Amino acid sequence: MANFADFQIGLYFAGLGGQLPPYPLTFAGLEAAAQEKMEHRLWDYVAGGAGDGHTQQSNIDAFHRWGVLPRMLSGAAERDLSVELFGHRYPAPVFMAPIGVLGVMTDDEHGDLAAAAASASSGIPMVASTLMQDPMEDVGAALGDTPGFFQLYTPHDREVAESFVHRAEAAGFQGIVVTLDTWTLGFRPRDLQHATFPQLRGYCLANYFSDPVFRSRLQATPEEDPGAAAIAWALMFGNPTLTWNDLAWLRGLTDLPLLLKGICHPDDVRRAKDAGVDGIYCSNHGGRQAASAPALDLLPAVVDAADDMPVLFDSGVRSGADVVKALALGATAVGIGRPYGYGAVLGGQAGIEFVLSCLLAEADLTMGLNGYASITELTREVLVRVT
Ligand code: FMN
Repeated sequence: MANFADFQIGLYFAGLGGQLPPYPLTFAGLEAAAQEKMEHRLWDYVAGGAGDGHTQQSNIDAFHRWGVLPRMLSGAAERDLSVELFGHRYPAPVFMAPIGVLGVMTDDEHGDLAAAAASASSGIPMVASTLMQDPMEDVGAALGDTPGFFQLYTPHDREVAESFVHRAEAAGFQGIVVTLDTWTLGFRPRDLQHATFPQLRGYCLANYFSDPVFRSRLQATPEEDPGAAAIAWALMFGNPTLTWNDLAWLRGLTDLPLLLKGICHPDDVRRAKDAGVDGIYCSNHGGRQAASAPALDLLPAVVDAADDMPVLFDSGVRSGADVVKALALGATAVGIGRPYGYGAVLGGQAGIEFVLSCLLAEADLTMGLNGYASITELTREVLVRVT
């Protein structure tokens, strides 16, 4: 059983030797340090959201409306945070959410490989985005013994979608996460103000540029004419015509566990279940796509409808206490988004590991100090409304 809380003891001991923590400990600190380091357009792309940013802020506020009920003398000196997911036992119910510009967020512009290495060293799984700076084969190889997931943005061209899924299988990914909420781009004033976003400039398109089917659609190779290849990507990226009728096709592409990301309504959960999906990923994309209710408020109804299907969750998780609250509201595993992205900006693999360690130490201590020894004890009854 991993003892995540010990991470803080290590920080105190290092302090006795005069060594301070290498990165900020709070989300606000990470955000400020990352902003200082990042090129301003990339910063706006990562930190910004749809519209006036209201949804992404309410994702965060939603966590603050819950408190954890403390129980004393319950024997929670040792905690078990491990979770079984699609046949594998992970040390903690936390994963790295897909971030489609992660590749260019690190100094060496290999952020996807940094996250994969952090996944290998920590056992915390990574959901690798379609939009990577390194091809999925290289990222899959860097995951080591930690099973990872491939996130699919379903291209307009079905044969490219099929190629991606089959490549992901061959690259060793253990599940396919289809993101449904991005069939077109949300209205993002901060990106529009710069009149650009990274992929249009050819960044993070390695999965496309290395794909034989995508390449066969081009007049000139991406090496010969990267601008034209990026435009071809933009025209193929989203599929506005995708409906529930297409799920049978997606389901038929793979025997791997299939998850749908962006599901926030119980009726959609039921439809997904009927279509033979294996898991639900409740998320509002961190407020970057549609303006919506905070994903956390929608989670319990999604969990109820999912019944025995695992429910992954993200959007607004900023601390270990948030992880505990999402678990108590029924999430099987909780996705970390921007926080680990900022860790990548500040320190690559080491920065990501640091952020994950902080979140897990805090989650572990939040459980222990409130008297809960196992994540199975985290039910809705352990939460109280505070506002
Ligand atoms: N979600 C995807 O499914 N695929 C992506 O490629 C993707 N790229 C993202 C890029 C950035 C810069 C950010 C911040 C999020 C991205 N997301 C993507 C959404 C995340 O997977 C996740 O839903 C979101 O970050 C959660 O919100 P939070 O970071 O505010 O907690």
